[in-house]
Amino acid sequence: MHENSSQVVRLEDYRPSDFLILQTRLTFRLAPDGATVRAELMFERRDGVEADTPLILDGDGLTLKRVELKGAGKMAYEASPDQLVLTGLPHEKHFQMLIETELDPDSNKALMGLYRSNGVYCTQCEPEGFRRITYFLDRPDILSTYHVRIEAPKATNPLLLSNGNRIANGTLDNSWHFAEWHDPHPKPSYLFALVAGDLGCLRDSFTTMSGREVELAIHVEHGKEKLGLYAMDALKRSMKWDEEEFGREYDLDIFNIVAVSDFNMGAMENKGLNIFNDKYVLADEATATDSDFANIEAIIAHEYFHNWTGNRITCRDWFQLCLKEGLTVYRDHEFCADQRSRGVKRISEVRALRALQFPEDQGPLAHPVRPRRYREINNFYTATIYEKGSEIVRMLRTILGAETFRAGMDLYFKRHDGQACTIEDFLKVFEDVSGRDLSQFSLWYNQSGTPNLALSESYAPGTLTLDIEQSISPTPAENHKRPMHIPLAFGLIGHDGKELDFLTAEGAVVENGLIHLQERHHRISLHGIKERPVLSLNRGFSAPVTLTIEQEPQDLIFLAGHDSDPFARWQAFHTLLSEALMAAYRLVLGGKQVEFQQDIVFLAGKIATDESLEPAYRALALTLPSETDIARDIGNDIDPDAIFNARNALAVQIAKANREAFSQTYAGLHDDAPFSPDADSAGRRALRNTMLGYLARLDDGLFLAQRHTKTATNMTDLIAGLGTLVHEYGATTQTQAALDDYAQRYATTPLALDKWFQVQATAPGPQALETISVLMKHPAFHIDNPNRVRALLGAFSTGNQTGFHRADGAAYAFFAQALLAIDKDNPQLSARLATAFRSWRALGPMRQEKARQALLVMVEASAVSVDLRDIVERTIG
Ligand code: 0A1
Ligand code: ZN
Repeated sequence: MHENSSQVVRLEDYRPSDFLILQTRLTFRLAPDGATVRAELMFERRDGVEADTPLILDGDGLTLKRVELKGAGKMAYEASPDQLVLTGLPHEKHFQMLIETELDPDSNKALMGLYRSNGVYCTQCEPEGFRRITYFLDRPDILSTYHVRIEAPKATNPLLLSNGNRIANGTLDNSWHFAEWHDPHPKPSYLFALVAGDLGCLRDSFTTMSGREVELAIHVEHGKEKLGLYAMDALKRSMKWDEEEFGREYDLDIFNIVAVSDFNMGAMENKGLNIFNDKYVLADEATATDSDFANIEAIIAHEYFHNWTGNRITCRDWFQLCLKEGLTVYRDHEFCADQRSRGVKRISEVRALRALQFPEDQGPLAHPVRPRRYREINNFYTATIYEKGSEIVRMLRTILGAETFRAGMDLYFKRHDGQACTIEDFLKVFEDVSGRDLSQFSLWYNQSGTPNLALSESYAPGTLTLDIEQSISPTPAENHKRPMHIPLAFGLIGHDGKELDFLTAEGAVVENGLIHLQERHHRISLHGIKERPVLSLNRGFSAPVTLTIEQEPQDLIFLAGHDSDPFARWQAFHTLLSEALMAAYRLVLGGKQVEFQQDIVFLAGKIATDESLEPAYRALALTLPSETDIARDIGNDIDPDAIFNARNALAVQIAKANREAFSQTYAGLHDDAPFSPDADSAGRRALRNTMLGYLARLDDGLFLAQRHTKTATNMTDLIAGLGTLVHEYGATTQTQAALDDYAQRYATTPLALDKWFQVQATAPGPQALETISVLMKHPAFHIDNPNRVRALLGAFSTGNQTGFHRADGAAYAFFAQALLAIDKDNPQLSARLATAFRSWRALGPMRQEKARQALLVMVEASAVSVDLRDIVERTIG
């Protein structure tokens, strides 16, 4: 994709377009040997724009067949694949133009624009894919109504879909047929969509709060209709939730979802026609894990919620991406929290934020939630914009309170419906409803890096004093950081586990369990406390920050057993585990025997058997910090092999010490009830599989893992068993037999086969590289299928620390070559995979050097896409 154009786009250069496109009429002819697109566009020259101003339309690799003014007028034009420049235009305010382009969807492997996936025509236009279909003002502040006519051979394309409502259909000569769609809501081009092909359909309906009947349809491969049932259920729950929680009603007669098997991302919120990676639609107990079900629920909701936060109110420019993404992630998080266990959901969100966003903020790819420049916008669909963007909305609600936040959202929808907006517009509604000045708060959007809070506490009878210092380490192009407004939720816990009150506070605004940190340094005194409290901090993870605080191990153990806030309780135990793991890492590096404190090890057993805690919570608590979590805690000069050994030692010690408790818990969780994907059942499976993970490390572990795999009646248990076999007992005949069984059983189920690749790609150790290179030659490995590539190469590079970072650097070199091969067809995919190198500077010097060489191989390669080059160059720094 646009290999040579490598310009930097800057926020400060934004200016409105000279022309608007009021109406867009598109006619697609989808012939077996290629497609033609006829675009009839109604332009408006903005007031004050000179009549001789040229009109410059965006294109990307287009072949122009015809361009003319409608009516009698004349003009001149200059066309290249990437631009159409029109001059000598009519002097009238409005004029119409006809543009015809020719496309070859079958050869489009970048999966942007119009392409074919498994014989189905589909489109992906966000962020700049529409310009691969026709010349256009392809920017989100150009809002147009769309009328779309699709013509195609009927036998191979019985289904013809586009945005909006269907207004006509009929037959044509030569066994072709057509359908016409009209979308009355003006929208930016990135929300355009078309689907044509032969698919099965699952239908349902929804009655909105004002009593309108909406037709719901999920289109999937023939024979897979039933696998869409869970997604349909999630859709109806989402529609209801948005009405109840945000007062938002659906606004068309039909809502279509299409599942395709080749897709670069999770899904896309095209108006009235969401297109999904089929991984996030298709599910049943035999092929999907509980986390697949949870992802489906979240992504179905996310795309649906975009109808208001993204589509009705869209972004002025791509710098404002978090306006729709951060807000919509916040909405899908809240939805899932309401559908499941709020505490467990919050812990999972924080784990994901730390695993995906913190490394971004702490590495060479750091950028503000609203960036100020980009070279390739495709590379900004990041955890920072999505997840940290969501955290900002959550903080806003925490600061303003639920009611004022809702009033602000209501005003946002009322004031900005039908507009393309900025972060300033968003913050202004909250300023208006609350009377607060949010200018310091807006730094969260503009300043990159994760703030750290260094805390120390002291207690004199009656008074707790806290010294809190906030700081952010320098990030690329940002050395000087200003103090932010950080809402820090806290609690004081007495020796009996009950909350303690204080009477007065000085040194900061302290209200409703929140400390408002607004200065670089605060000394806060809380007076009138009855006894020395144990401090519970950043409850509910009220702010996306890191904490540096010396807390006594006994206090952490106390919090791990008593904190009423589920997140803080989980965090206390994880702080203990992290500290133990870091100490063990140092011992491993020094070649010493590793020992862990007995109280932590036994606390694990207590948690496993504590019936007052939800099983899902217990599973999360007993999941040790991942190898990358530990690496982040260590910070630099990292040796992934030593981390692996330290973590393994802790797991073995916990397993040995709690054999009885874990075995009983494991056995007690087995049931013969019919499968249900609900949160409680999933939590029980999660705890049972966590127990398996420990017990499999003991002497009869192989037998247990084998039995678990053989007797599994759902994919969650099966993949847990298979994963344990492959990761703990890789080189055994039993493991090979289980892998062969699985491959045979799922030979024709791509999504399940992805898991087979993934399980093997994540088997720890240096030999993983050989496995990867063998699997890349497997007949079922397809380099042009993003799901398969992610299952093998993505899982290897991000989920296999000892394999990917093997000391001789061979995996880096291999990976770089694989990325270059992928890059030829799909730059978005290669660029995303390349982010696996983002923490390379935290490695020990030998590995750093090897990683640098691999990065250099990529920048120096002859034809590298802008996408991949952008990531690699920023990563090298
Ligand atoms: N807006 C979508 C994400 C998305 C972005 C780019 C894509 O291009 C391949 C696809 C999807 C969302 O937030 O779900
Ligand atoms: Zn989104």
